[in-house]
Amino acid sequence: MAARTAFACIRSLQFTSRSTRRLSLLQKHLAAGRHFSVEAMDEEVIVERCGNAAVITLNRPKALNALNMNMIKIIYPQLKMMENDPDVKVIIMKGAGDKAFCAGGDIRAVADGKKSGNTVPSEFFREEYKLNYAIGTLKTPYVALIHGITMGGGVGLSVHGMFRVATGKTVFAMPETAIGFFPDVGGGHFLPRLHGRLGLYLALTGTRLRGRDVQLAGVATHYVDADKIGDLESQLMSVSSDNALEIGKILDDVHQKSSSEEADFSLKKRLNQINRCFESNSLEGIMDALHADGSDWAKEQLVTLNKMSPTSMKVTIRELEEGRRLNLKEDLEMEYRISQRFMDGNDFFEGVRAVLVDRDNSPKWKPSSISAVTQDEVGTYFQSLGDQDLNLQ
Ligand code: QUE
Repeated sequence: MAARTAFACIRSLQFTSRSTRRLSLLQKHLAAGRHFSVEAMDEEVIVERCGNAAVITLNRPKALNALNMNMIKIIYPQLKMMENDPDVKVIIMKGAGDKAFCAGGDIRAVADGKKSGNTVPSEFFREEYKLNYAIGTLKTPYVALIHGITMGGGVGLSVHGMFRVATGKTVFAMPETAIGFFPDVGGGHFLPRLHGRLGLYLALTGTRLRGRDVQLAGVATHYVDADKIGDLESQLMSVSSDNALEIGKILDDVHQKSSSEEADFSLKKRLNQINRCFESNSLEGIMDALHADGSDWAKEQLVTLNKMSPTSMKVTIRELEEGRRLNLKEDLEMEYRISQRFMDGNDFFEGVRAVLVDRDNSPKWKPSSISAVTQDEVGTYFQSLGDQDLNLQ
């Protein structure tokens, strides 16, 4: 049975500046006697109560549901209300459409904001990490349906939650070293906790994991066939308690019924090689090990690493090294310092320009060579911001 027919979902209206604008637009059109479609009122986030579940849908499918400030400001208070509502037994986070759960943060708006001197760059990361922490500490069971592209900011909306469900269409990546940034949204916490050196490898190279690999790597807790998602949602909407075991059982059951083809971790044959080549905590050490390995795979990794921001890579190594020992709160507070330090540098703006704005994919990193990024310079990304520090609670 399809989820939509099983439960009449009750949609809560979000009165943001955008919806107010749309509402007045709608009123104008109605006054002019024109026909108006329901889609015209669509919001960037849809919040619904469906049976015993609360469902949050990221609703910017044309932008691959990339997370912007408006969305964060809607989601955070809604999550807190859901958590305190005894009728909400489970919270579901999903993306609209078939392409993406969430392709990242609206990093372009952040870069534009810095150039025009507004407070978006300091506020965006503060609010985003606050939301990541809220998800990581929710009392109510939380299920992120990471169907489609799940990168950067989208990873932060899922990986810290109790349950993450991948499908055959899931594409996971932390690609930030390509835009002169670093794997944030709690990357420093979850990446060093994956098998061996897998997290550091994913963080430095931005390698994408697909389908089952996303679950086998430990990023997702479950894998279900895409055509079983509707049925899974229906079952979650009719849970009788907020007991994580009951929800876990539903997920385990659908997971077990999903195709076991290609069940082998496709990275499995590479894990030893990854662990060997990415063992060092210095970028020079990693590159030396890849040269020494000499395989086609190792050569490909060197080509990839040579395109990334040297500053991003060195800061990322240190971030994961520190983050291994930190809880999520401490890690996000550290990442906020790093994010703000990147706002004072060159590479983030140059990376956004080259990858997202001009799309020439030829960023001019400063410094451009790996040897020119000193450990002293890396250390400045971890310094206190004084009264500007993020203090999560
Ligand atoms: C590396 C990245 C990001 C990226 C591409 C990269 C990133 C990010 C986006 C993105 C995608 C779709 C959007 C959007 C941003 O792309 O972090 O606004 O609509 O957010 O190669 O790190």
